[in-house]
Amino acid sequence: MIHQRFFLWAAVLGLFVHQATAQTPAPYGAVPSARQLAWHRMKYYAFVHFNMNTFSNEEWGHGTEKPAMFNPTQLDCRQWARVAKEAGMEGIIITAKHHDGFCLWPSKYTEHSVKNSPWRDGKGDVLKDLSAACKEYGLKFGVYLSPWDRNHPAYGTPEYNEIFKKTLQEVLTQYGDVFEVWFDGANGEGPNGKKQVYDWPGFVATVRQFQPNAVIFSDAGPDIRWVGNEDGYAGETNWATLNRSKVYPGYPNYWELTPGHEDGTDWVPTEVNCSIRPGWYYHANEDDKVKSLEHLVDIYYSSIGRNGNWLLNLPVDRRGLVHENDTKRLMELKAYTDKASNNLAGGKKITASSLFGKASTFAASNVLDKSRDTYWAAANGTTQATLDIDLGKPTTLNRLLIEEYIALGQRVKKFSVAAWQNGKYQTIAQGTTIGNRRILRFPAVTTSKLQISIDEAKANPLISNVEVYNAPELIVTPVISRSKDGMVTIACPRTTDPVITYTTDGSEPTAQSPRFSQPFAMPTGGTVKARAFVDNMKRASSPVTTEFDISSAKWNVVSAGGSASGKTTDRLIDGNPASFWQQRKTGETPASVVLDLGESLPLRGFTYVPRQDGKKDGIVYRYAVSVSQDGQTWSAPVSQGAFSNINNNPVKQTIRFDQPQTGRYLKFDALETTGANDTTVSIAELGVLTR
Ligand code: FUL
Repeated sequence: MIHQRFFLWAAVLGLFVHQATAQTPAPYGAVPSARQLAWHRMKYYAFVHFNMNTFSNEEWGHGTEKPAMFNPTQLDCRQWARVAKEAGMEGIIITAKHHDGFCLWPSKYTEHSVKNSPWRDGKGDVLKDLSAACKEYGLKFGVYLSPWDRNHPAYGTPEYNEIFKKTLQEVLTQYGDVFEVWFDGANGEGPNGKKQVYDWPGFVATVRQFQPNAVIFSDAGPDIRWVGNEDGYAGETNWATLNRSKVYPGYPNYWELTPGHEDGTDWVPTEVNCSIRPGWYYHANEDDKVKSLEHLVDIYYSSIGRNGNWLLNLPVDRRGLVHENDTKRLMELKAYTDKASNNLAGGKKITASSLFGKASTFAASNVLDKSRDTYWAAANGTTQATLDIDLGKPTTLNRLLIEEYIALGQRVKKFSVAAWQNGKYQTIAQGTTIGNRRILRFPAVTTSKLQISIDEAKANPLISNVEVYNAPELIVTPVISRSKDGMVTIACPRTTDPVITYTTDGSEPTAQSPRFSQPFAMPTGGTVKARAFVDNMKRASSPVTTEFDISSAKWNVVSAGGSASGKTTDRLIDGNPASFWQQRKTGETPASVVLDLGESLPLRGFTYVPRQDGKKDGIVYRYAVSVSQDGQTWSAPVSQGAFSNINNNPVKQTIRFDQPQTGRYLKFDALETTGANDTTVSIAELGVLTR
C-alpha cells in the first residue's frame, strides 16, 4: 500500500516536472544576472579620459603633479553629453581618479583633488556636472576608479583599502544612479615605493551596498570582463562565460579573456574598450590621429558585432571639451551605422526545421519580430537546426545580425549562412559563437531566400533575433610608409582602382591635390596627408596623416645587446614597424642598442615602436637614452623613464628630451620589459626627433 501510494505520487510529480520542462526551455550552464541582462541591452557608450594627465600631457601621471595644473578654461559636461547623445551613445564613464590619484570631485580623503585647484576657485566638481548632464540628455552615468594611487600617502598600507572604500562611497552616493563601476587592475608602486594588496572583495561589497544595480568591470568581472586588449577587438569566438575563480585583476594570461572560457562557471561577458585616438588622454599632437571612419567601423563590427559592448574613449581636451575632430568622426560613424542597419528581413516569412513544444510560443517568427523577449526554440535535444527566411523578392545584402536568447545561457558553437542561388543554397558566411549579438560581414549577394544553420550547439538553440542589411562598403584609408632610404609610398589595400591624392604642406588632401603614382623622396622628414577616392572621385576615405623625421638612410646599428650589426639588427631601423628585432635578455641591462646616425645631428628626442604582432614578450618598459659625438664617450642619460601603459596599448612612443642635444651616436638602454617573466627584449623601430 505504502509502495503503491509512493509510486502514484512519484508519477504525478514526474508528470509535473516533465510538463515544466515541456513548457519552457531549461537554462543551459551559467546565465546572466538581472543587472547583467540590463547591461546587455546596451551596446555603445563613451569613456572619457579627462584628469590631471590632460594638463601634464601624460598617459600615466606620477602623483607629484601640482593641483594648480588642473585648470580647464571652458569645461562643459553638457557638451560631452550632447556629443555622446548625438553619436548614438547610451552613457558616459568618467576617469574620476586615475593612477596619479587626482580626484575630479572634492573628496574628503585626499588633498589631491579639484578642491585645491584654481578651476572655479576650488569649488568645482566634475562628477556633479557630468552626472547632471547625463541625466539631462538621458544618458547613463558611470565611473572609472583606479585603486593604484601614486599620490596617496597611505597607499601600500592596509589603511589605504579603507580609504579607497570611503572614496568609492563618496562617488557612489552623491551623484545619483551609477550604471557601471570600472575598476582598473593596474597595481604599481605608490609614493613610498610600496605596492598595495587590494581588498577586492571589500571594493565589490562597497559597490553592491551603495549601487546594487551597477555592473562591476575588471579583468575578472565580477559582472563584466576586459577583452584582453585595448585595440577594440573582441574574439571571433567569444563566450560570455568564464571560470571566474581562476581569474583576478592583473591576471597574467590575459589572452584567455578574449575568447572567454567555454563552459565557464560564471557569466562574465566582455566589454571592449579602446580610444578614438592612439592615447587615452588628450595630447595636442594627436589631433590628426583620430581613428579613420573605416577603422572605427571595423571596431564596431569587432566589438558590438562579436558579443561585446563597446566603450569608446573620447580624450576631452584642455579646454574641457570633446575636440572638434573627434566629434566630426563620431558623427560620420553615426551616419554610417544608421545607413548600415536598415533591416531587410523584418516581418518576412520564416520557418524552422525544429520547434520546441507544440504551442506557437517559441515559433520561428519570433526571430523576425521586433522584440528581444520572444525567441525561437528548437526541440529539446536538438543541437543542429535551420531557419529559412523567405525575403519575398531578390534582395542585396552583406551583413547578418543574429542574437541568442541569453537569459537561458549561451549555446551556439558554430553556425553558417547560405543564400539561395542557381537553384540551391550556397554558404556565404560562417561563424562560431553568437551570444548576445553577432554580426557577420560578407561580400554582397542578391538572393530571395536565406538559410541560417545552427551547425553545433551545446543545447537546443534559442534565437531571439535575426536582421539582415546591405551596408555601404567603405573605402580603405591609405597607408603611408617610408623605406629606410627615405622614399615614401602610399598604398590602399583591398581597394579596386583607388585614386590616392596627397599633400606635404600640412593642408587637407582634396580631389584636386597631387595624385600619388610613384614613391617620392622625403629623406629629412615632413608631414604627408593622403586620401583615397573611388567612383570617379565621388567617394573618399578618411584622410590620414603621417609625420616623418629624418630617415635612417645613413644609419647603422653599431651594436645591439650582445649581437653585432647584422641582418636582424637592421630591423631596428628598417622603417618597417611590422618587422622587429628580438634577443634573449642579458645581465642587468637586458639590452643596449647603439646607433650611428652617420652625422652629427640636433637631437630633441627619440621614438620607440614596440613589436606590433600582438605578442608582449620583450616590450620595453623602463629605458635610458644617452648620446655621444664619437661613440666612445657618453653623456649621462639625457632621458630616462618608463613608457606608460605600453603593455596594454603598444603604440609608438614619442619622448622629447628636456634639453636639446647634439650627437652622432645614440644609445638606447632597455632596462626593464613589461612582463616579469619575459625572456627577451624586442624593438620594432628606433627613431630620433631632430625638430
Ligand atoms: C588601463 C590604464 O592603465 C590606462 O591608463 C587607461 O586608463 C586604460 C583604460 O586602462 O589599464
